[in-house]
Order: sequence, then C-alpha cells, then structure tokens
Amino acid sequence: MQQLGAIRHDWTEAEVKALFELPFNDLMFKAHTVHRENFDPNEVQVSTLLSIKTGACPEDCKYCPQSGHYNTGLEKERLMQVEKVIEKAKKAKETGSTRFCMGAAWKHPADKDMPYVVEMVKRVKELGLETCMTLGMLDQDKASELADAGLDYYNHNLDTSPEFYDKIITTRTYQDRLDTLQNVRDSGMKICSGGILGMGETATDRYGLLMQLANMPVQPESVPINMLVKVAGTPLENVDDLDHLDFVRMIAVARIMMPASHVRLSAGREKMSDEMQAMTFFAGANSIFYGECLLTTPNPETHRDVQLFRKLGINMEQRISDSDATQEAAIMKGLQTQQDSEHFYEA
Ligand code: SAM
Ligand code: DTB
Ligand code: SF4
Repeated sequence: MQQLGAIRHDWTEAEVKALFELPFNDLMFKAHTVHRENFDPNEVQVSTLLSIKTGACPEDCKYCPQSGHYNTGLEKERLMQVEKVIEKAKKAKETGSTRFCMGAAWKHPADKDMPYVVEMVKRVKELGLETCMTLGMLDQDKASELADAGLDYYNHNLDTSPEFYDKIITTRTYQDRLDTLQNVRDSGMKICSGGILGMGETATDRYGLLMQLANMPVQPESVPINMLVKVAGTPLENVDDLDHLDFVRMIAVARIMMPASHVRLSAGREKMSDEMQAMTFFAGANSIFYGECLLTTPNPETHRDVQLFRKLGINMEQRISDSDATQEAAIMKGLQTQQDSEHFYEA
C-alpha cells in the first residue's frame, strides 16, 4: 500500500494507463485509500482568486478569455491598486479563505510592476493569509524577489502533455514553463502546477501531463485540475464536452501518483453537480477555489459551497498559525454578514 514516504518519480506511461483503465470502483477505492493515509478525508483547503491585471495578454493560450489574440468582449484592466487588492483579500478572509491567489494576464511581470506586486504580497500576508501569485514566466531574480517578499506559492500550469501543448499555445514553449517552475523551486517557494481537461486532448495526453508533474524531482505541493470553461470568442469555445467520469478518474489518478500534494478541484465547478464534486472529494481532491469569481469567469456562490460542505461533513482547512477560535469566529462572522446581505436561508 502506498505510504507518504513512498512518493515515486519514475511513473511509466503503461502504469498510468493501467490506473486510468481500472474498473471505476477499484480506482476510487485505491485513490481514496491513498488519500486517507495522507490527509484528513473530511478537510478541504480553500483559496480565493483575484485578477489583479485583466485581459490584453500577449500570449495565445487557446482556452483563455484574457488572451489579446481573441475577441471575448472582456473589459481590460490595468494593474489593480494595492489598497483595492487588500480590500478583496480582507473579504476573502472573512468568508473563510486561508489563501489569496493573485493572477495577472502577463507574459511575465515587468520590472516596473515588481514593487507593486511585492507590496501586495507583504500586505496580504499581514492579514494572516497565505499568498499565491500567477504572473506568467519568472526568471531567477524575480522568483527570488517574490520569495523574499514572503510569497508562499507560485502557480504556473503545464496545462497538458508536451505532445499536445503546441496545439494550444504557440507563444511560449513547454520548456519555458518547466524553466519557470525550476526557478520557483530554486527560490524556495511552493509550486502550484496542474492543467486543463476538455481541450480535445487524448487519454495519452492526460497520462503525459500527470507524468510530467509526478516525475519532477519534488512534486508540486498543489496540483490544480481545471475543467475547460468554454468562453465565446476563444478557439476552444465549441470543443466537445468532457465526460465527467473521465474528470473524476483524472483526480483519482493524480491523488495516487502525488499522494502528499493537495489536488485542487479548480475551474469548471459551475458546471458540476454536487454529486460530481462529492465524487471528486472522495477520489482525493482536497482544495478548491472559493468565491463567486475565478479570474474572469463565474465560480459557485460561497453559500452554495458552504451548504455542500455541510451536507458532506467537510471542514475547511484552517491555517496552522491561526488559533482555531479566532479563525472560526472570523468565518462565522463573515458568513453571517454575507447571508444577511443575500437574504440567504439554509434549505
Ligand atoms: N497569465 C498567467 C499564466 O498563464 O501563466 C496566469 C493566469 S492563467 C489564467 C492561469 C491558468 O488558468 C492557466 O494556466 C490555465 O490552466 C487556467 N485557465 C485559463 N483559462 C481557463 C479556462 N477557460 N478554463 C479552464 N482553465 C483556464
Ligand atoms: C488554475 O489552475 N486555475 C485558476 C488559477 N490556477 C489561476 C484560474 C482559472 C481561470 C478560469 C478562467 C477565468 O476565470 O478567467
Ligand atoms: Fe495570458 Fe495566462 Fe491567459 Fe495564457 S492563460 S493568455 S498567459 S492570461
């Protein structure tokens, strides 16, 4: 049986294929067993996203509403003022988030923007939140600057397999992405890296993505698995729907291959039933994006997530550094305020 100490970095395609092809119940049982050995199965970490610079991105990622190459009708916004970011972070904390993830539609951060993002990291940390950023490519100097500011996580997704990658993105290479992840690792920050399902990739591409992530010398601490959000105006707007059971299988195999990582049920939850989400939690997903908006597209309302967690007996993971009582009081106060303002009553 797989133990925490038995993290493997030598997964072969045949082994990954065999996991995906297990009878569904066998796969779920195996994944849930690994999950239970490594985590509290009734705890889910919640992060809130904020787009700090929106749209007009020079990259051509075919799934992305923020790419300047496609007309998605998205309103562009310059880098957000630090005070506005702090306001949003405070709200996220009040509703129970423990991590605040700030995203910018950049190829890479420009030198002139670094003092502002550094200030954001410092100020968000002062609120007692964990910090995450996703700003595009990072060289070693910028990665170190962010790490020195106290940034906990850097998100940079591989998105898919090396083989399928250039059907989706042509403006930055797979190797560019691997180099950024190496710079993040060398700077001492934690890595958040995963991908997207439902872009027309084959089963082999899904194996390839998981092998890239799991076979890194140190596996990413956080692995977001996104289901494509089809946005009108992007080249992928009419791609065929993904079979939801294939998505659940992806979460289960990710859990088995990366037993100590948080596997994040990421974009696409708006289209997922409660039953499907429950199945992904059983399969080993143990983090979500929480709050009404992802970066530019909708996410389930917070009260819907709170209701789902209550129905499933799931607790939101607390920050170790916060006293339970303080955190609990803050969450209840935040939810109460929100419920009052939304005239929300539990069914
Ligand atoms: N611009 C930065 C970058 O790409 O490095 C950070 C932000 S980018 C929006 C972060 C990730 O969101 C992408 O790598 C992709 O995996 C995911 N994403 C973007 N658009 C998506 C969509 N329509 N559906 C699902 N995931 C998406
Ligand atoms: C990740 O893997 N998914 C998040 C986060 N990392 C930055 C972003 C999802 C974006 C979905 C499309 C949008 O809202 O713009
Ligand atoms: Fe730009 Fe990131 Fe969107 Fe790609 S995914 S177009 S890099 S914002």
